[in-house]
Amino acid sequence: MKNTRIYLIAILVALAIAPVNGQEIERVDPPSWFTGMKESALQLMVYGKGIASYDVKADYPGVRVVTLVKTENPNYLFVNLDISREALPGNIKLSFTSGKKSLTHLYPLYERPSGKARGINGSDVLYLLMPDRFVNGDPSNDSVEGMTEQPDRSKPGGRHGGDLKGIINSLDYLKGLGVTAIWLNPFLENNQQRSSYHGYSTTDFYRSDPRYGTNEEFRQMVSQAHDKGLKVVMDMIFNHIGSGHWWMKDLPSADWIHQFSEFTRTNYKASTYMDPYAARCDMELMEKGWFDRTMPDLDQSNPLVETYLTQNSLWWIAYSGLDGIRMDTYPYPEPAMMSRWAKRVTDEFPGFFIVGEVWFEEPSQMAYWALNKKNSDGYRSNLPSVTDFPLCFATHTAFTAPSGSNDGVERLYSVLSQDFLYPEPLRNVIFLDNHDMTRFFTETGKSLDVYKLGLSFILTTRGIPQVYYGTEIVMEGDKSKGDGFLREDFPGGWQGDEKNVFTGANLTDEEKEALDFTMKLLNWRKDKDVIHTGNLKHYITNDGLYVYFRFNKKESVMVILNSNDTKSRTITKEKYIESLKGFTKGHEVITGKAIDDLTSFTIEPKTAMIIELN
Ligand SMILES: [Ca+2]
Ligand SMILES: [Ca+2]
Repeated sequence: MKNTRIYLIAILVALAIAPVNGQEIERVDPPSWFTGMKESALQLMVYGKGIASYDVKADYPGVRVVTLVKTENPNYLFVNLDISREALPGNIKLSFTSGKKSLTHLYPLYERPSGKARGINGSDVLYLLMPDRFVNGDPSNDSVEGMTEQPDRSKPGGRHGGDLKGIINSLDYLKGLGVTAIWLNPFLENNQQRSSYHGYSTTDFYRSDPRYGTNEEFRQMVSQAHDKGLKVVMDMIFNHIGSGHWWMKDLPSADWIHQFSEFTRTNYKASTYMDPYAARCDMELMEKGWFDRTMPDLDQSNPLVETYLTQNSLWWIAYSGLDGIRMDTYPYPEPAMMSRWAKRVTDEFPGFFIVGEVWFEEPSQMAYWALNKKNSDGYRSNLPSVTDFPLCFATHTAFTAPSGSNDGVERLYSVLSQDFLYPEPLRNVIFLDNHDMTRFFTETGKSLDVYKLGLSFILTTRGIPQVYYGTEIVMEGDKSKGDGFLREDFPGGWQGDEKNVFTGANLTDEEKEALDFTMKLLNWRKDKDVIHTGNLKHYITNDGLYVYFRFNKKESVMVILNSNDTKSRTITKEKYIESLKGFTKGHEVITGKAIDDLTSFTIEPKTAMIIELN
């Protein structure tokens, strides 16, 4: 019934935007809106030849046109509406008149889905996947008319055919694996000539790339994920668009994007924003320079751009019911605007999760962007979470550096010891790798032992872990070969794949062992409050040995990471008495072995032990 109603509305809207007197409204963004939003203001971007010459009236109870805003381009008209709390769902009749010419547009107003945002916190583990590379659930959409780039699985940078249907088909697998949330790389239309598979060159903010499926399929994906207890995080990019975006053929205004006399690249030096000694020219180039030749840089200091982007994210949340946003390149757009955006989203949807991609080496630089951080320059990001890159980099060297060196597990201790910089370090998203980095397994020398040490750490220390797809079967990926190699097809996702993670067919012993290990740890972690929210206490590292405890009033877990290649180590209760007082025995989570006497026991070289104490 609901689908029929949506279909009928679509027909009515299509009829409404049919040309009248040679005139046409080509687009209205957002394409629909919702009743019951906290802010009554809505700004429509209306696009059509000569549309700026029209006056606009709304004929609908509780809705009025407040003002019209025009730019130097006569093909754009911005209509500021006020949608009062009394307005009910239906189609708002908008009448456009210019002299004797008139147009009508029926604008759908839906009921805002009720319910508070579920939010994402330390009880979750995010599974990051790239839609084009995960599972091809619908081979019929691999090639779609109107989309420039054709599928080519032989190219690492080509389109491989993965899609939203593939994710829907894999929900049971993900639930069984033990992750609790999916962060998918961007799925919005990227109608670019080449390398469009990664999704970071948006060409339409309101349309799923048809090679992934329809908007409705995304909505179904979110709804079915929720039915299985999984949450969904959408990747968004406000810094730039793709050169194939429809705006680029007819820019709303000259200051819609940052323009230069010749191609000008950002200096990628995000630290200039909070560096008290930074030269203004460096800071401006950081913000205004283009991320790449095919990625025009939006000017978010233009209030029309700000409103367009903000409403876009609110629309996707209300439309699909998603649980979180991962915002790409967070420091690259105008920071004041981004701060207002994060506040608006979390004011409208209390508890909604946003993680900003904030890529820095140092915890001090990271903390600048953290929620409630009091910065001396007054900046407040309003971001619920940041990506903990310093901890990620520390994991790369921690388990491979010679024991006793400052790059060993000492790095983990050192990075975490700087948590006083963050008002709430438990909010940080923590990870071993992601789609932009050499995979952890490759980075650390393809050792299953090191892999287990890394996962044991990331799934038991403080924060919200994120696991990159394929990690569970030790997929490899080397950045120096090119980004496409970090994003290879997930085995079993394509018809005819010999190796199949979903059925277990043709997995190597190493892959099976990694999968079992990951599944066991993830599923154990699921209901361990002590890991989700517990306190952390760690002890100074010694010759490659790192010991820490997660504890609360009810439970205590001891984690021992012995990164030493050759030495087994004896753990004595006396040394950790501050944390072991009152406990006599334990249970090791990975092996299932009981530890009957905590007074003294041994840990083998290159091994992790996670011990529930009692
Ligand atoms: Ca497909
Ligand atoms: Ca920028």
